[in-house]
Amino acid sequence: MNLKDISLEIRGPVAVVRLCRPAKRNALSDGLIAEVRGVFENLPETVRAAVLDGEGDHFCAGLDLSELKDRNAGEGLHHSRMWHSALEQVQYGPVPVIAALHGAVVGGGLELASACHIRVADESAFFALPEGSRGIFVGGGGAVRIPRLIGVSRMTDMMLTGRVYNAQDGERVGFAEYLVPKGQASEKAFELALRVAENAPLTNYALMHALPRIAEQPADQGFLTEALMAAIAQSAPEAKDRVRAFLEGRAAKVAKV
Ligand code: 1HE
Repeated sequence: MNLKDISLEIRGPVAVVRLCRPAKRNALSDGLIAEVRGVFENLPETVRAAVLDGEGDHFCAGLDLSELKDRNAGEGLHHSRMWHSALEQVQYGPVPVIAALHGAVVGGGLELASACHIRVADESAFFALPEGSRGIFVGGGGAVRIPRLIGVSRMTDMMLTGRVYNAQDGERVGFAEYLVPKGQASEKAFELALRVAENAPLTNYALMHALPRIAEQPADQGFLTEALMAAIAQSAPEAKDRVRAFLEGRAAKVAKV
């Protein structure tokens, strides 16, 4: 795939995917959204985890507002669905994705970050949903994914009042799982990606594809799906090897922190 606004670097088992439109604060044009989808659809089979970050001072300024033309309702529907399919490819693609966040993580940029599996924010990060002030609504899956991170009430507040969360408060409410000093988000995300890449592929598959769906199921169905996924994962030869290694004292114990 010919990439114009994304750089893709394969570093061992990790793909580093970088939004590269810094002059426009990595605003997500239709072309860039298509590239996001294409990159995650076509990752080499050797890749086991990915890092998603942004070039320049900001992770992403959201939807490219210069493309927000007079769409009729049908065109608006299809535009939003195009975002959905691209961000689904991030969430339900081949490998776990760790977002490295700095500067603006706003609007569609926050929707993109919320489709990732782990988020690392540095101290410069800030989170907002300016859609509320621009007279529009989220359209990239944010109405589904963001309340799962921070709750419906906090998202409603952000959109009604234009509230901006700084990095510390963003981590506290659930926008990020890790908070690191300014400039260190990509490095930390890469370190985590290397760790994630060491897991048995079926474990990562279960966490990406089964866990979020189990969380949406009624409890009795969730218990059954969990049991099926557990049975499949533990039947893999790799799981047997790993358990045997622990029992024979060859694998690391869980270390107290
Ligand atoms: C843009 C965009 C954009 C910057 N679309 N061009 N998102 C927003 O409402 C956020 C709008 N952006 C901002 O609030 C600020 O640009 C930032 C806080 C992100 C960065 O500020 P700063 O001072 O570093 O940059 P800047 O001078 O504002 O912007 C630099 C250039 O990027 C400038 O263009 P230039 O040609 O004058 O140099 C800006 O116009 C351009 N730029 N952000 C287009 N978003 C699926 S639905 C999702 C709905 C949404 O995401 S709505 C929220 C949109």
